[in-house]
Amino acid sequence: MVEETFVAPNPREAFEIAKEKYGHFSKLKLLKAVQVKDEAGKLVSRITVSVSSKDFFESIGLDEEEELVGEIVELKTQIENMKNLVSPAPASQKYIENIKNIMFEKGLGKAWIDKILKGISEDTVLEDEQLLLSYILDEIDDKLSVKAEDMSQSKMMMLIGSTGVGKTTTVAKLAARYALLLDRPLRVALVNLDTFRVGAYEQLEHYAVQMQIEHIKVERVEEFETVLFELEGYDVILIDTAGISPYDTGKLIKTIEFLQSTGKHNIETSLVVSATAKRDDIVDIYEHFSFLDIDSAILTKFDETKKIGELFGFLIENDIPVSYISSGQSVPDDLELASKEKLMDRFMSELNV
Ligand SMILES: Nc1nc2c(ncn2[C@@H]2O[C@H](COP(=O)(O)OP(=O)(O)O)[C@@H](O)[C@H]2O)c(=O)[nH]1
Ligand SMILES: [Mg+2]
Repeated sequence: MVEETFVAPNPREAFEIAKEKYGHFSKLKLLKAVQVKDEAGKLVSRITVSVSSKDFFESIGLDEEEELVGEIVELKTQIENMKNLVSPAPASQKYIENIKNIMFEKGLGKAWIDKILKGISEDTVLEDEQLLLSYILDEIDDKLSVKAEDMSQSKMMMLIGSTGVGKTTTVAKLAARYALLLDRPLRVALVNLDTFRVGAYEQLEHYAVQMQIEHIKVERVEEFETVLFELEGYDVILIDTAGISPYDTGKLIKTIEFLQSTGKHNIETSLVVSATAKRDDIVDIYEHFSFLDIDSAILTKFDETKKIGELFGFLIENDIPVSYISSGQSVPDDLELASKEKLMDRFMSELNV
């Protein structure tokens, strides 16, 4: 038997080519069908079939006398196959280890990398380091998601996260963006649940006064109803919260339960995470807030670090879309919509490959 490979944009077309060449499909035995990238980086289908050496040589126009050559070729194929069975190509093992290490060092979880690699273990992508790397980057690009800004309906946005990550600053930036910078200015109100910490209310009040935006302090869950009633008619209600402490969490849970019980409020919860955070800390924070449905992540302090791999790994492994990116302290300038290009560019510039 001789093995032959056919490549086409999809498996069906690849079969068609094979069928055309051999006249009848019953002469072929399908050995493998994989998706690979061609030189231009486009996904193509590659099928490998085996045919009798007689059919093979007929198909390339050799007559029977030349069949001896065919037998030699067949023997060679068998020897190659046996070699592959004994040990996979050592070069590909080296590439795989190399890429695994690069990705792991950059912050992606081992289990996640293994899962991705497992999906392609039968593939010749593994035989080429560049192809393998681009395959993995493609996979990351695929898993990474961005949440588009949609202000078409009125909503409440609550920012949660640890103390000092930039929640209050981001609330001020978002308020300025929605109230002053959009094509259609929105009616924005601020609600402050961070009432325990000294100076927390004043910090946001400073911006609220500047922008002439309503800013209401809520100290007890029971007050929320009155506050929401007062804020009826606003397009966006931004809710600033305290960082994490058992006290605040209890209060936050009650507040959320209350808001949900009212049924009529569309609340979006954004986890604010600093790009400088270490993976273990991010996981802790995420677990701490796991009682909430987190709609998106807002990434802050992008200006303070070049290394975002750990945060990146966390986001793709937990399927959390990114909504905004903050790259400085200035209100409202240092806030932008998240984009996959920007995030991938930053991650790839870290890879140095
Ligand atoms: N470099 C930098 N600093 C930021 C950014 N966002 C917020 N900050 C600063 O981080 C500190 C804490 O911010 P704050 O909004 O009070 O955090 P909160 O405790 O989560 O409300 C302040 O000094 C902010 O100016 C950012 O994107 N980059
Ligand atoms: Mg704050």
